[in-house]
Amino acid sequence: MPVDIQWYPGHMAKTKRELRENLPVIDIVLEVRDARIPAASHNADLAELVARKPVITILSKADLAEAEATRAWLKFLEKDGLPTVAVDLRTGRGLKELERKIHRQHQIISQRLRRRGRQSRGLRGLVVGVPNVGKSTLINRLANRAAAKTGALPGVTRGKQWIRVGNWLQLLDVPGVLWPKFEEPQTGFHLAITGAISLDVFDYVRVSAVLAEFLLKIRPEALKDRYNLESVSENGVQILEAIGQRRGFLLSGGAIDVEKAALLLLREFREGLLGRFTLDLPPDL
Ligand SMILES: Nc1nc2c(ncn2[C@@H]2O[C@H](COP(=O)(O)OP(=O)(O)OP(=O)(O)O)[C@@H](O)[C@H]2O)c(=O)[nH]1
Ligand SMILES: [Mg+2]
Repeated sequence: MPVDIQWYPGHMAKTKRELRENLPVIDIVLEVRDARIPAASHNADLAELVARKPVITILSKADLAEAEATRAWLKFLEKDGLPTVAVDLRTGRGLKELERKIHRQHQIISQRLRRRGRQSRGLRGLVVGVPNVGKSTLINRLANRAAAKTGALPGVTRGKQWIRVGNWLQLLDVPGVLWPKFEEPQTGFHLAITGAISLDVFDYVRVSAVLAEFLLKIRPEALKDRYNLESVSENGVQILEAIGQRRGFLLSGGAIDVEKAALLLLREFREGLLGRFTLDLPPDL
C-alpha cells in the first residue's frame, strides 16, 4: 500500500498508563471494534494489558459493514467461546443481546464472590477501542442518556469518565487508543479511511485517491453512480478531479478543488453512502 500512516499522540500513551492504574477495579472489558475492520481495529497492545479480564467483543457500526462478512467474523471470534456481539448504534440493534452478555458476566463474577464467602456487588466495565469506533455512543445507548460526549471525528473523548448504567453497572469511558506502530501499512490505511485517524496527521488527498482507485476496482458502479462519472480514469487523483468537476468544486481561477473532493469522498465512504463495506476479510473458519 503506498500510504504510510502512524498516529500515537501523547494523550494515547497517557490513557494507556491510566488504564493500567485503573485495572485493579475493573471486572470486565468491553472491546469495541469496527465491524468494517475487525482485524485492523483490534488493539493488540490493549489486549495484552487487559489479558486477565473477561472480555466481551463488540463489533460496532454493523450497519456500515457487509452483513454476511459480519456473521463470519462473529463465528470466528466466538469459536473459542468468547462472547461477541455486533451492534448498530444508530438503531440500537444488537444492544439487547449485549446487555444479556454483560448480565451473564455479572452473574458469573457474583457467584465466584459468593463461593468465596464475599458479598456480590455491582459490575465495573472498561470500554476500550481505537478512536471513533463508537465507545461513548455505546455507553450513552446503554445508559439511555447523553452522559458521554460523542462526535464524528476521532479524539472526542479527552479524559476518563465513569458512567452509571442502571443500578448494578458502571462503565469507564476513555479516549480511543492506537498503538505506536502499525506493522502492516494496510492497517493504517483501513483505520484512516474508516475514521479512526485524525485528518490532520495524514495526507488525505493521497489516501482518498487510493480509496478512489480501490473503489473503482471493487465497486465501480457504486462510485460512478454516486458521482455521475462516465468514463473513469484508473488514476485516483484523476478520479478525485472528476468528482470535483461534477460537484462544481472550483478554486478561484477555475482549477478543480481536489482537496474538497478528497474530503467529500472520504466522508461519504465513512457514512456508508457508497454502500456497505467490510475491508478486513474474515479469516477462514
Ligand atoms: N453508522 C453508525 N455510526 C455510529 C455507530 N456508532 C457510533 N457511530 C458514530 O460514530 C461517531 C463516533 O462515535 P463516538 O461514540 O464519539 O466514538 P468514540 O469511540 O467514543 O470516539 P473517541 O472518543 O474519539 O475515541 C459518531 O458520529 C457516532 O454517531 C454505529 O453503530 N453506526
Ligand atoms: Mg469517546
